[in-house]
Amino acid sequence: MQPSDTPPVEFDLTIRNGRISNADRTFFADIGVRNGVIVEVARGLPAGKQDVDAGGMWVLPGGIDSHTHIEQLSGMGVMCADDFYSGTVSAAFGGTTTILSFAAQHRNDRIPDVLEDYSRRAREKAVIDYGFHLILANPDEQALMHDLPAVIDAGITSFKVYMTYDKLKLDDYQLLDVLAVAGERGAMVMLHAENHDMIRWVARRLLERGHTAPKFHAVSHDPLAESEATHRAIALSRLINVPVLIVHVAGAETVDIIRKAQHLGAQVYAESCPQYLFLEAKDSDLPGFEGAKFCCSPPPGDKASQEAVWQGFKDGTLNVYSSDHAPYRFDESGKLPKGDATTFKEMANGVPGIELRLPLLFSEGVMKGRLTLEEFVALTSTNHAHMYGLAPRKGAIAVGADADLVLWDPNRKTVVSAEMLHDRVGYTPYEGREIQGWPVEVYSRGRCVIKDNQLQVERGSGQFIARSRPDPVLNRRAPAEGRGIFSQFIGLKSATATE
Ligand code: DUC
Ligand code: ZN
Ligand code: ZN
Repeated sequence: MQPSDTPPVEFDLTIRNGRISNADRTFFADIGVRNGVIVEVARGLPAGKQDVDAGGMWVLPGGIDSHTHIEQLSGMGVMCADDFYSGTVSAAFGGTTTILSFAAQHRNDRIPDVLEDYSRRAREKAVIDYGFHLILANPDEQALMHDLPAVIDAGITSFKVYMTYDKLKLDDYQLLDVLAVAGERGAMVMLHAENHDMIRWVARRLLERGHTAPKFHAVSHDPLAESEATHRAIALSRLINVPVLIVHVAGAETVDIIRKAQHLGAQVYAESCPQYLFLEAKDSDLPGFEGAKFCCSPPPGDKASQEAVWQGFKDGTLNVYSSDHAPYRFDESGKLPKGDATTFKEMANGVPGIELRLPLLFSEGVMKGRLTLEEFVALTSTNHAHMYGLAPRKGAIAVGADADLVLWDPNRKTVVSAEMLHDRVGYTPYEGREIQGWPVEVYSRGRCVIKDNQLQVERGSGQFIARSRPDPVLNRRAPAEGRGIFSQFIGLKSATATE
């Protein structure tokens, strides 16, 4: 065929004139999309069937929120306020196009049943793409030998385990068992690192003395509980040379411990969240039960811990910024199970943040010059994709990637209120904050999901994403010389990309 006879390339969608940022650079180009996938990134592309002028907008990869609690029964037996519909709608309005949520095993549950149950509910309701992390509460032989390998093969390549909470806590021996399977089969282990007995010991004494108000939640979680458990988790990971990811890092000493371990060559990764940048423990010191709206675990600290978290994001100690959206209503279904008699120990732990995660960091980080736009993209999307086996499909604006794209208006000013949000929590700990910059148009696999402040897609139109092995697990380094001599005698294996 002569060049002149070549039919023009047909795009389903062209986004033109945008200022595009990936984690490594910012440039001007048009984006051509076919069948939900980016097929060209270049200037002067022909119009698509749908043609969008992104002039004046900043075009970024869709946000990936790798820590969300949706339609989940907590360890304390409390159901989240958001289901897979409201949770994903709220995520999309905030510029997120993929969530990783938890499928939570409780100790007597069969793991295949847990996954089947969460999968069915998400399939019926989600409006954006999703995957699961398995919360593992009972690493018995059936789980270690059979269920975890099957789960990983099914594309659920990460587990969350807890070092605290009576009904979830694993001991160090059990943590090593889980890490060993993750290292052999190729999964990322996410750790909730807090010292259970330190918290329990202090909490009991506070309650005995009548200190029951929400503000005592933070008092009972001394920052040492987090830093001690983090240090221990890293030691377990180093012992058998399996990467770990410490979730929801709050304290300055914890950031420091992670940084030092990384300098020693430890394969430790870490996450923090909006509540540790924008809230403080003293926010929960309010009359009555109002303070419960600010309570999560670990609790936010003070100005110094906020600074440490900013610094951790800036220097690469902290790799992913997630919401840890844990939506509990301000009533007996959530925060106040015993009404006015609820003590800080009985409140559901967690704060909402799925919709404001990106706007808050965009405004306070990018607009105020604390982060570059490329760093923002890395922390909110690209690093999640690599950490959890979603790359190269998600996390970048590149040929071959899903067309998960967000058009940001960097000038839009918004005053946050609970009414403007789309979750079912009914309050936000960020009420009244002024934000500059907003995700005004959102595309998921080329489908327009949000436009003109309206949802454009049907419930159930999101897809389950079977994830590959996380990059840090596949690419893990050999142990330092002299470390782990025992492993040659007990035959620890490593996951490979071909499994
Ligand atoms: N851990 C979480 O990850 N989220 C909410 C509460 C908790 O303990
Ligand atoms: Zn946790
Ligand atoms: Zn969480």
